[in-house]
Amino acid sequence: MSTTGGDRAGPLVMGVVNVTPDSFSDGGRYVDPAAAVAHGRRLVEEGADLLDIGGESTRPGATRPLVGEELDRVVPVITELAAGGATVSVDTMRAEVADAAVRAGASVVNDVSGGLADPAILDVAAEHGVRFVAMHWRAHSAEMHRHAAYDGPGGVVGAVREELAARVAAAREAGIAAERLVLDPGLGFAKTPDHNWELLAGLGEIAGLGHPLLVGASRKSFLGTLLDDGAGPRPVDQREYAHAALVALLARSGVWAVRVHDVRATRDALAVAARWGSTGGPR
Ligand code: PMM
Repeated sequence: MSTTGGDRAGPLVMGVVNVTPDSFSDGGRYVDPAAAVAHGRRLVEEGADLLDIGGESTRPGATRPLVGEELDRVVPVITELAAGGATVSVDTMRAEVADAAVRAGASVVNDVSGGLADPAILDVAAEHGVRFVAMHWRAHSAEMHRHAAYDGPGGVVGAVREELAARVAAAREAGIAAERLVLDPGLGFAKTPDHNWELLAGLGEIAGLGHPLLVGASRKSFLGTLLDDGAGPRPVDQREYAHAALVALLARSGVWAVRVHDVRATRDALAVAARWGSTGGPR
């Protein structure tokens, strides 16, 4: 087991099911509960180890749903997928939603705000004894771009590490067991493309906090920017090859899990990385 909590078989694959009308990556496709459940089942068949069900879009500039709307979106989908045997994570910043989701069968609470948006979510995770993913976050989507400044001596990696350490302290204080805590650098959340690449290169420093890492790069705009050939950023639905290449590079870094939309492409990338690793690499 490496410092980041993954193992030689590579990271777990967390498949994304956004039950939202407006997510940047797949908005509107799975807002119907039956379509979301069918999508989740398909991701499991393709090799997802766990499913991340979210009812709030975090796309830049997004407006937040009402709590009732978020509950209506995620609870029926979680209930059905968990009953069918899937390991389910709920992607929410709200304590009330996390609580209902765990009661419906979720065993992971994935909070993109790491407990900052609604601190009571930490108590919910502690009380239920579920795994808690604390992502690095500075502000809600509508205003996060204004917070993408990391001017301290440690740059973006130092700041993210320090701010995640504060989230670890808050989570531990609320009673979340150290072994149930997962950290995430929060690619794209109050980050420029360069910040994201620096964070990917600096994952080892963040792993130094002693918790497993989750990385969510799938379809994000820094990949679109990378692939801009002069005609503008590559559209969201044409970033998968780049993402698969990134997953292959991440595979042997020891990250605990990758959060992805295309499970099949991710599994293929991980198969290549595992086979390559088993040869001992180039001679
Ligand atoms: N990214 C999104 C949503 N939830 N959760 C974690 N832990 N890490 C992420 O990077 C992350 C997340 C935004 O992407 P989406 O709209 O495609 O779900």
